[in-house]
Amino acid sequence: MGRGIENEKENHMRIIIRMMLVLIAVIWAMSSVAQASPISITYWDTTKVDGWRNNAPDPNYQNVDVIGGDAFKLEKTVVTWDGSRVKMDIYTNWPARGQTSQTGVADLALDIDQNGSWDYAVRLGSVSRFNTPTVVDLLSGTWRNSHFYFGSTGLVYGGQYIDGAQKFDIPVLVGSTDVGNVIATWSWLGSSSSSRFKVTLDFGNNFNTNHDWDSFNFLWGTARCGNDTQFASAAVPIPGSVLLLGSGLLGLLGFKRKLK
Ligand SMILES: [Ca+2]
Ligand SMILES: [Ca+2]
Repeated sequence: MGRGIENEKENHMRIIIRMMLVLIAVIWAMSSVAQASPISITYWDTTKVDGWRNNAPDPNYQNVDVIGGDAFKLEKTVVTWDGSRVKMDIYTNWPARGQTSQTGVADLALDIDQNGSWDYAVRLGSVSRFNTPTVVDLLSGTWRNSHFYFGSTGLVYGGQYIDGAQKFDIPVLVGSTDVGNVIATWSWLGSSSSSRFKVTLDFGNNFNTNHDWDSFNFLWGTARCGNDTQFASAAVPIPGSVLLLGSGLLGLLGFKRKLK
């Protein structure tokens, strides 16, 4: 009698394990399909800027998102991961008149290991909607803050971005060493579009082969004086199928333990 119960238990266990293996195989196949297709996430600009003028905080420009109407507006950034390829689409209306003779376009700062220091930048200062597509360098370099940068050239505007209660200087790249190329394309979306330009930065397949870029922090200011800035943490979401697989494995362990 005891032996029969043992056999029955063993049979149950075998059936459960077989079912779990089939389930895992199906989920695995589904998750490979999911990973093969691009994943895009929209990061809306919620970063606030604290402005200053003449080396002092300016009470007129405290905790603002935009200075000077909507001339510096940054709406959102869409990050797309597609296998080892990473792409960023920045929606902005700067340079509003398609020119860079005024305040230059900001450099994109990237913190790949999310440790609080910038690892890379994409220098965008010389591009405009009239010279597309443009190859720009992916650089590592010396960072200055916008306050320092403009203080030294006689311009007096600048800002710090606010993340929670903390304020951070808006970085401006000065010295640099090339580490690669990025395809930058400026698209004109039309004057009726809320963000008139789309800046596409295609990092290609070279940077995320080890999945170092599956999560990173980025900061982009529409202009070097940091009138409107976006700071965000981008990350590939864990696919639902992988979560299912994880819970399936946990379930399997639970069954095994129960049967013992
Ligand atoms: Ca870093
Ligand atoms: Ca902002």
